Amino acid sequence: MFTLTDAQKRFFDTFGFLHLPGLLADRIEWITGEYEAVWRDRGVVHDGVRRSCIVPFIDQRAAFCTLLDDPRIVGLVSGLLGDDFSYLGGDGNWYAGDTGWHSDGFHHLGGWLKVAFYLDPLTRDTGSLRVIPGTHRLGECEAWAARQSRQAPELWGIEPRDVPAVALETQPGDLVAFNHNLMHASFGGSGQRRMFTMNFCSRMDTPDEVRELEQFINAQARFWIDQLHTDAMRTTGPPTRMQYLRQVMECEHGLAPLAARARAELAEPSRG
Ligand SMILES: O=C(O)CCC(=O)C(=O)O
Repeated sequence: MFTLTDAQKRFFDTFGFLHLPGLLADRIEWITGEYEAVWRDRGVVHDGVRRSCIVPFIDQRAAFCTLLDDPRIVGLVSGLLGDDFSYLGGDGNWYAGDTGWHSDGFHHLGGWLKVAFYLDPLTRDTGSLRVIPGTHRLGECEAWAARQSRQAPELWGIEPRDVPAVALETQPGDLVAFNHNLMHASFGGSGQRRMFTMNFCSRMDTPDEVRELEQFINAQARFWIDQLHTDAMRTTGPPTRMQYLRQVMECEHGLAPLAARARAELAEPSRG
């Protein structure tokens, strides 16, 4: 089993991200093949102009689902969230252009983690992920203007791409893990930038924590999905996989009706 060092855990806690160079380099050909196969299976042709997005992503193919069983993924996530973490699905993306500054969440309760796989070599100015270290710490930083970096021109007279940040330059096979509350963006990527994610949260115990999880699940209705994991994810794994799916399955009763409403109101599933 892969394990994080205590220093890596402290770094993640303090700065909100970890870059793990080459952690899955030995599986990158297989991972890229599965990524391509999902788009092919779904008949999606990316136009290079608008972001294309499929949710959930690895869940679309039984073989790809086995990433959730990989000891390196399990070791990484349990090191940051505890052994009883939940898998929350994730998106597959074919990006086109920049992604503005944002955080994926605004969580005061529980631990929330994204693991991102970038499938092309990326540098600071060709679309690598940039992060503003420490902005995930809402208790200390909620009012810090760095969380408003989208408004960089009005606030500081600079372009969003010039906001001071760490660029996580990656090679295929690297993993980037970050807290959902962390401010992040990317600039200068091509119209063909390939990336997918896996999302996770810690075990939610109190009623308030469970409500936080339900809110996350219900927000996924915009992708027109009735459950967070596919049946393939639920039925094709080793028995150990179910422990990472169970709490979501117990909390997703509200999703199908919301997805029905989204299908009626939105022209297409959300692209992000
Ligand atoms: O790579 C990017 O352009 C941004 C990724 C991102 O915003 C996300 O996964 O939440």
